[in-house]
Amino acid sequence: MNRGTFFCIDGHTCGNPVRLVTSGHPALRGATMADKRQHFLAEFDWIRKALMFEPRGHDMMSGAFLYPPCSEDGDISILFIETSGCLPMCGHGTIGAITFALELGLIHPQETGLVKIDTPAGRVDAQYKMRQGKVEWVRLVNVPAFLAHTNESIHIDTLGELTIDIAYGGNFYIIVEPQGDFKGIESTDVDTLIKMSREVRDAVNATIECIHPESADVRGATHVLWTGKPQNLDSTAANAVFYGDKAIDRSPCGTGTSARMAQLFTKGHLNQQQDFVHESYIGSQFIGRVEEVLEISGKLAIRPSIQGWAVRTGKNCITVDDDDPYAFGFQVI
Ligand code: PYC
Repeated sequence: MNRGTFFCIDGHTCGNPVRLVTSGHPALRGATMADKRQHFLAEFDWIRKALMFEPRGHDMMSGAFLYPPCSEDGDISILFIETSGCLPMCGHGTIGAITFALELGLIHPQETGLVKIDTPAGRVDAQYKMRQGKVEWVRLVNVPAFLAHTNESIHIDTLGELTIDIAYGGNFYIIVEPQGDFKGIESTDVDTLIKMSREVRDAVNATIECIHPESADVRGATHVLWTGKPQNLDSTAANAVFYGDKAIDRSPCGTGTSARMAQLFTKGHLNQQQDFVHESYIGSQFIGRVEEVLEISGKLAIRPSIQGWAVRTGKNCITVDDDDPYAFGFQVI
């Protein structure tokens, strides 16, 4: 029996995959995208697994569904799907989804050059520049980002004692800077980063509580952001973000860059006038800026913006058949 057919636009944002699903949307209950995300997770998570995991997806796969706006002045809403679950917010996913949707005429923002998006993490505004039918860049003005924990000590088998910070940029990021035997991402291979990331994430979640002060369903440190020296002379900093069970982000990671800027700003290492050019493990770049300084439940926070580009690579019509033993996908971990 055919359980579902999903038309998708495939592409990437600065190297990391984006699968924009354009049909097969389940009807979701709830007044906000946070509510709809809960409904999707409770009843339709099989769709995420079928579209993200092997054999239809892969370890890095990430995607999005567009829904009508939840807010009065919004243009659209986004539900993010990924190998790791349904993220509250995904930066590279938003840049890709908005680029593909604008280029294909799937969305018609009220104001040219600005898409007002309702995400599970809150309102995100996407500014964009379009030329000859192509989107040249998208700049997201993200949800507030803040440093949640600083100078925490953890112990992992591979590296021993580590000092880490945890910052929120739409997801909670454990930030690891070079120290001891970790010499920076430029001297660490991907397999080692993945192995150490799993250890770091387990150690943090066993001892440190991360809960968003304004939305209790956003909890847990899910992503690990390793830092190091950039490859490009014009980059301010470099990072490699681990997510899911085996993924290292090929893009500079939008929510990770937001979290990193919040950490650096709070510690006095970044100012509001400065462009923060953030580089990924493969050398692709996002441009970050601190747009506003504010407070979240009494904590210093910033509203970061992230600018990047995305490219469509093709169309995909994916079927999920109950007779397929791998209908809901698998992961090789
Ligand atoms: O760009 O926010 C992001 C992201 C999260 C996980 C992978 N990319």
